[in-house]
Amino acid sequence: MRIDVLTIFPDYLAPLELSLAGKARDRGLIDIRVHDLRDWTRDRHRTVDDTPYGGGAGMVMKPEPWGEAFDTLLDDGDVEGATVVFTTPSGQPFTQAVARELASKGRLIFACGRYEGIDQRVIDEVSTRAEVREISLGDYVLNGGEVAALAITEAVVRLVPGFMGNAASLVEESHTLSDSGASLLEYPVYTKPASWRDREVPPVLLSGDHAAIATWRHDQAVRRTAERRPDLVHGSVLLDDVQVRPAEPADAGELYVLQLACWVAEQHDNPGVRIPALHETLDDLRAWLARDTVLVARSAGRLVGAVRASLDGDAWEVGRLMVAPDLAGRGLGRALLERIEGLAPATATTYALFTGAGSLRNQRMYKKAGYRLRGEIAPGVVRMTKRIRRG
Ligand code: JD8
Repeated sequence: MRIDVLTIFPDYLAPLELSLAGKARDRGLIDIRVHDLRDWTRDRHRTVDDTPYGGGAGMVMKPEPWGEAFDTLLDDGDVEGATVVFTTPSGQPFTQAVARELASKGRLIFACGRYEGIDQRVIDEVSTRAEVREISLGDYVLNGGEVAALAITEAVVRLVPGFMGNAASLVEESHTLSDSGASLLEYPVYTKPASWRDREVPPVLLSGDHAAIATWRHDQAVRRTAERRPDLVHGSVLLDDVQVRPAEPADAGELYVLQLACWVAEQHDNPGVRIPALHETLDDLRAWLARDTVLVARSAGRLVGAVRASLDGDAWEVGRLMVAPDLAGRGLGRALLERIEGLAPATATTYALFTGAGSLRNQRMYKKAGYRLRGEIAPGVVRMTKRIRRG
C-alpha cells in the first residue's frame, strides 16, 4: 500500500517513522510519503491561506496549491487509482469498519487541512478524478487534520495483510465485528506476577481450562460492553445475564424440550423434510451430549440456547444450534456459533453445518457469519461451510 500525506506541517507526521507504520515501511509493506503543501505555492511567501468569502473569523486554505499538489500526486501513477481522504470534522465518523475499507485500497492520499478548512472547490474538483472520502476522527474539534491522518494511518496499516505477526489477534479485538455480528469491547488482561500489591489474577486464567477461560473472557467482554458502550449492544448478545458454558448431563432434559420446540418451528419452514432432531429419543440426545462438544446458554437459570460440534476429518461439524423461539433475533444464535467455532481443534480447516433448504432465516445468519452454501446433501437439506482463518 502507498500512502501520501499532504500538509503544511510535515513534521506532525514524523511519528509515522517511529511506530508501526515505520516497521511496515522497513518491510516494504507500506510506502509512506509526506509532502509539504507549500511546495506547490508560487509566491515567495509560500501562501496557502486567504480571507473567507462571505466574511467571518479565521482564514481559508487557497485552492491553487491543493489543485497543483493533486495534479502531481494523482499523475504519479505507480499505483492504480488512489483514494483521497480529507480529514475533517464534518466527515463520516471513522470506525473499524472504515479502517477495513481503507485497508483494502492500493493507495491513500491524506489531505490535512488547517485554519478554518480547505476551499470547498478543491474537494469537488478532486472528486472528479479520484475516489474521495471525507472522514472525521470524532466529535470534537482539533486545529487541523494531521492528528486524524496519523490515527487513521495507524488503524489502517495494521490491517494490511502480512503486517500483524499473527492476524489471528486481529479477530479478537474490540470493534472487530465478530462472526456473530456482535461488537464487543476487550476483556481484561493480566500478566505476571500472579499476585501484585495484594491483587490476584482471576484464578480461571491460571486454570488451563481453555473453554472456561473463553467463557470468562466473553462474559467479561459482554459485561464491559453493556456497562461502557450500551450503544454497541443493539439487539446483540447482551441478553444481560446470559451465561454460556460447556453442557453437563443434567442439561439433557431441558435440552430435549428446547430441541423439540426449535425444530417444530423448522418443520414449518421445511414441510416434508425428515428432521432428525424431531425423531430423536432423550437417550439419543444424552449420547451425543456425552460424545460431542456442546455449549449451553442460560439466562436467569433458564436454558435459552445450545449448540454442538464434533470433528469429522478436517471439518468442525457444527449442529443443533438452537435458541428459545421467544428470544430469537437478539444475536444469541450468532454468539453461540462464534463460541463453538472458537473451540474447533487446530486440525480443523473448515466449519461445516447443514440446515433446511427452507430455513432462509438460518441461512441468512450463517451467510452473515461467513458461511457459503454448498448445495443440497439430502432432499430439502443444504450444506454450508466456511474456511477457518488462522494466523
Ligand atoms: C481538519 C482545519 C480546524 C475545524 C475551525 C478549528 C478531523 N475529528 C476532528 N476534529 N477536528 C478535525 C479537523 C479540524 C480541522 C481540519 C480536521 C482543518 N481544522 C477547524 C473547523 C472549526 N477550526 C477532525 N478529522
